[in-house]
Amino acid sequence: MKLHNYINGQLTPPQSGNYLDNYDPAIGAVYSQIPDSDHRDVDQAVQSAKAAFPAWSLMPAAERSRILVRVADIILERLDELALAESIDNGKPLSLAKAVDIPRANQNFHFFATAILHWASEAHIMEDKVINYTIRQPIGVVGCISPWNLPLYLFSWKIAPALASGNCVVAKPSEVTPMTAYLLSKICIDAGLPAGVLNIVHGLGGKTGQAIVEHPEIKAISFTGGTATGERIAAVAAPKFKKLSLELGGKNPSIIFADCEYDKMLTTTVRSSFANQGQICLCSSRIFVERSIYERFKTDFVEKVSKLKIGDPLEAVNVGAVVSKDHQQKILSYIELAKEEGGTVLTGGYAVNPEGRCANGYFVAPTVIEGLDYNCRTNQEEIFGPVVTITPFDSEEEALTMANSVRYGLASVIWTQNINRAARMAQQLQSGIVWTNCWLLRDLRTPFGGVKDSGVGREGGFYALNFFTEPKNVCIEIS
Ligand code: TXE
Repeated sequence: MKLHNYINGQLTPPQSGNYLDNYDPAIGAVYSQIPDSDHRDVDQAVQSAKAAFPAWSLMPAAERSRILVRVADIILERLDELALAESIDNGKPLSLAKAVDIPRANQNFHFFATAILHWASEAHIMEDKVINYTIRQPIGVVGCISPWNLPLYLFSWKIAPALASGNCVVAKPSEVTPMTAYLLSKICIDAGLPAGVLNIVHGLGGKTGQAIVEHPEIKAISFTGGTATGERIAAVAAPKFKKLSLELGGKNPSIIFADCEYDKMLTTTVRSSFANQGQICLCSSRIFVERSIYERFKTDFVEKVSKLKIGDPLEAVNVGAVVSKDHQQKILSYIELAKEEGGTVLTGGYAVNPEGRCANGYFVAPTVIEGLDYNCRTNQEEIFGPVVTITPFDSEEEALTMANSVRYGLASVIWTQNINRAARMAQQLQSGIVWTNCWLLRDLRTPFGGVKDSGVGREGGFYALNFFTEPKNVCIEIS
């Protein structure tokens, strides 16, 4: 099967005529091909976006909203088809794609399509003689580049606010998981999205992605992906004075106190460690446990993790395949590093070859490691797979020191029944999100993003709409 770009409302082949192989990671085989697009395709997409911009940006918000709600509705109507495509493309359990990825893509479109109906700007009056008001205008053509871990979920998280606020978009999904973005092209055609408003260009990061970031007529870039890629994008975009929103890596701590609600903590910690094979930037990968319950936690956690069912993502499993062979190798090499650094593998630690059709797929057993120093490489670098470390602590201060020791600062989790302690910790944790007694509870109105090397800027709610618009101060003196 050959995928196409979506440019000027049409499904179009790449100008080079070249295609790239796309793998099903659960079986370790090529199952489709995607356009190997270059700067010519990106330029064509930019020109069509530019041509569509005046009509789209001037369209009444209610009408723009109606079209985007239609996109949201069709996503839900095609949930089964999209979830199956996501599971095959990414290796994630079909049940997860059905319960989380695709419903969230629907919610992203629905949320931003309706948010613009409630979005207002402020006025500042000076001594009754002068009125300042702020107009928020769309930027024009913006670029959205998304990763492979939550393909349609994150693709729509960027595209929906960009479109809702009146921009036209040139977007690139990850070349590793292009399928649901391709299906979204068809949904946009069926929903009657005007031609050129959204353009989806497939291809490699260093070629297609780079061409988007470099294009002089793309004035803002919203990117989610690895921190190293974020650095490269910032280096290209900064001298061109482009607006940038970067959602990058994480090495998130989960801090468990003895007074926590134990059973809930245990179940949630298994999920926060291994959901989506640990490939969510919000997953906890460093688990710090108060020493008085460390041994109990270790026994119970390892028992639960070792029972997780791993295998064919299309069947009833907890853990599917990781996204690619390269990524599997990266994860396994970190497990080797952990051993070299003195860690003990308590469960997992190896590649899995399930019986049957997935025998050649890319699977890694959920892995728990203990005995590592908090500042060793295993505990400092993002692994982004089903691998967590557990470490005891004796005091709040020690937990904070270890939690804050990394270059990242995306999401932290605290487990305690003591509200004062929870609030104290939340203030001192260096991260953009702090969950207390829960994980991955997401209200789309809240600011989403990281501090330190986890990114620049915030998305979510009006933060995203603000990112995709330029505020203009209009000042009138009344005479
Ligand atoms: O992501 P990349 P990779 C982390 C995770 C993972 C590592 C590398 O640790 O192991 O990053 O993953 C596009 N100009 N995360 O290499 O390259 C690329 O085509 C413009 C965390 O697979 O960052 C894709 O569409 N674009 C993360 C997107 O960037 C470029 C999720 C992300 O790919 C580009 C994924 C360039 N020069 C990985 N190079 C999270 N925060 O959730 C690549 N791209």
